[in-house]
Amino acid sequence: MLNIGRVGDFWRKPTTIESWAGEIEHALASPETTGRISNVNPLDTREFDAIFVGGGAAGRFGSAYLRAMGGRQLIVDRWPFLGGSCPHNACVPHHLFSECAAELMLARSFSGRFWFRDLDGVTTSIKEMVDLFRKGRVGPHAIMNYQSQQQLDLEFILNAPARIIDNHTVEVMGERFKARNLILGLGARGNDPQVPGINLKGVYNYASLVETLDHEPGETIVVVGGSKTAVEYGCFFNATGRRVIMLVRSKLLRLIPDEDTRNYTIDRMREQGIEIVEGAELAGIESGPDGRVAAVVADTPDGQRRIATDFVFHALGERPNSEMAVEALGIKTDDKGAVIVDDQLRTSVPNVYAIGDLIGPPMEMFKARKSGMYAARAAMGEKISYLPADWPDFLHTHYEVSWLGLGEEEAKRRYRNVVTMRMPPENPNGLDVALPAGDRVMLYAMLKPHLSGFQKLIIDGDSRRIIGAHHVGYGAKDGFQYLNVLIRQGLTIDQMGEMNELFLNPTHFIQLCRLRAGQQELRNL
Ligand code: FAD
Ligand code: KPC
Repeated sequence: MLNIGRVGDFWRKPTTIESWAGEIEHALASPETTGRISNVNPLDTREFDAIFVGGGAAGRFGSAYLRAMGGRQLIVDRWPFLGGSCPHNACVPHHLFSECAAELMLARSFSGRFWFRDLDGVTTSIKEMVDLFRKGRVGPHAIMNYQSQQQLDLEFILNAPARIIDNHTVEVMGERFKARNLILGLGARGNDPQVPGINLKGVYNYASLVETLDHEPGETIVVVGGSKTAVEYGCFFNATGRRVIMLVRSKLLRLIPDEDTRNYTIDRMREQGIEIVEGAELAGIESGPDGRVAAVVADTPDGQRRIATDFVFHALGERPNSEMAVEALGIKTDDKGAVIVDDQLRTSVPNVYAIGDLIGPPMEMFKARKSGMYAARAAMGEKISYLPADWPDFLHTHYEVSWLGLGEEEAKRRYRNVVTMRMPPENPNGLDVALPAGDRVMLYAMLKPHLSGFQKLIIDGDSRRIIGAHHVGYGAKDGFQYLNVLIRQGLTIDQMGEMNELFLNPTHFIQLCRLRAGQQELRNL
């Protein structure tokens, strides 16, 4: 490890990405002996415009914006790196595991053919992938610190929990720091079900999985939950060759707004062998003689069910980390613990703003970063208004599922003349046609066409405006970010037909629009 200072003073130290990696590794292994990592300008006598309590995506982006505006900020974070939970236990591991799920589905679909090895009966390691992530995550952590320090000129104190004293003051390891404003970005944590056995060894949520997995899970895995995280991890576990049983309280993947898209997604999950039990309530988790989980008990529509397993993964949403703000400031929260803010991101306490997961859904990176940016502007005296609305969304199964705007059902409730264009086309023989074809689905299109994805564009036939887009496959989510903006600006089928596709594009929407744009009375395709 390169020594770049103990308890220390990193201000103007010539750090590198590598030296930060060493520092972070040391601190994660031994937080106490590392002490606080301080990058505070001793020569700047200006008052801080804002202290960001929590340096996750929300706090880091807010800080960068405030600094770019010429203000003075300080971030305090208990972890030894900036960037928060996304690179540590949330988005980044989820993307690694979802990539494994996609790769393994491909490998299993063509097992023993071409260059694919025979995976019949082969189970691949979950622990190996978790260990791989735990080692690899230090890379993004180090870049976040390097970029924040050397390129963004941020001031921060890391590896140091903050204690809020009042609406201008934060205490960090005995030292008090004052600012004109506090901006709270304390994040959220897994909402763990309160059932007997929840703390047994072998029972994990997304965070404890990457921190504490110490054994290779056996052949049956129980996943509790039915939304993004549960599905993403469930599909990964399934792709490793294990039996996965998903216990879903209500309806699986309710958040996918288009029924055809949702059905295609769920049908493919079932086809990969995932057992889905809807209407199931987790009743308890039983321990074996070794103190590890031995079985899960659930109340299901078919009666009580006991499932023998040594590995349980639960994902029932997240709870904002608002306790400290409530205790110290009496800040107002809703019944789910989210700090209540107005459209200027002001809390119920003067000079205190809140951002990111702490203010509740949507708990997504775009909102964390944007709310940080808007709060910075507010703290610097600008009149802002930020309410997340009309965002594109995605999740992973073994596929990437992306959507924006309205699903067909809601579109038909709101518009009298809804036109859809879909791929594969409606076909009396089902999905067995070799389209869609595109990036990463070509082998499926040639040999197992029903696996090559599903896409649907929804148009208001009267105004010719595009009002929804839905995609199951790979590589669409990048385009959906931009498409969403165009749609909000009123993009029509005619304008879409004028675009230039990068054929074979993962989204077939441009060419489908061009095929139909000549029609005065639009018809389905
Ligand atoms: P965090 O990043 O959690 O930051 C909060 C910070 O506060 C942390 O760094 C923490 O150390 C610090 N802190 C807490 N208490 C204290 C204290 N007392 N003193 C000092 N510091 C403190 N979103 C996407 O857009 N795409 C994805 O693919 C995606 N995948 C996800 C996968 C999973 C499994 C999960 C759970 C979430 C995922 N999300 C994803 C959501 C995304 O991770 C969050 O919305 C985002 O990280 C929230 O950022 P934040 O800054 O609000 O909170
Ligand atoms: C993958 C990666 O960019 C690191 S996670 C992002 C953390 S932050 O830039 O603070 O939103």
